[in-house]
Amino acid sequence: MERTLAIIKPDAVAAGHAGKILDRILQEGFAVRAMKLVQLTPAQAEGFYAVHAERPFFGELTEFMSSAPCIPLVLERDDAVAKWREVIGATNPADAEEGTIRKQFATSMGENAVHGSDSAENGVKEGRYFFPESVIVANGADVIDA
Ligand code: YYY
Ligand code: MG
Repeated sequence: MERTLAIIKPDAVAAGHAGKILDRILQEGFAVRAMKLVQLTPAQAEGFYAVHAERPFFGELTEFMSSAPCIPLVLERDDAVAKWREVIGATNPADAEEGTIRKQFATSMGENAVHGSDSAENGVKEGRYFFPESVIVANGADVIDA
């Protein structure tokens, strides 16, 4: 089993899409090991996206991510990182394939509905950014059919 961190971003939560996205997560065979609703402080958003600190969109990104509540989730599955990135689609919704979450729910490059880790190592690290290991349960809400 591999771990990835998903975030249902503020735009998708505010638009009422969280339930549909969670349903998709379960249908795709991910187990939810931790989940919460939280409004990030600007400093927390900056810490999470520190790797992008020098990029021109950093201010806009961290302002957006701290603007309203979001829902981080620790997900587990075989090949979780690649599978979740496949399900969410390209960063820019204009490039996202039909059937992906970003194609369905993202409204722009910046407000693109969901986050996904980019490596197994970052999946673990990002999960721990939001959840101490002690609250990541060993047997979370499990897959519907597996
Ligand atoms: O991993 P992913 O979320 O698909 O994209 P990243 O390249 O890691 O960028 C993180 C985040 O930053 C992206 O989801 C939207 C925003 N962003 C942006 O607003 N403008 C860009 N040119 C690139 C990324
Ligand atoms: Mg990324």
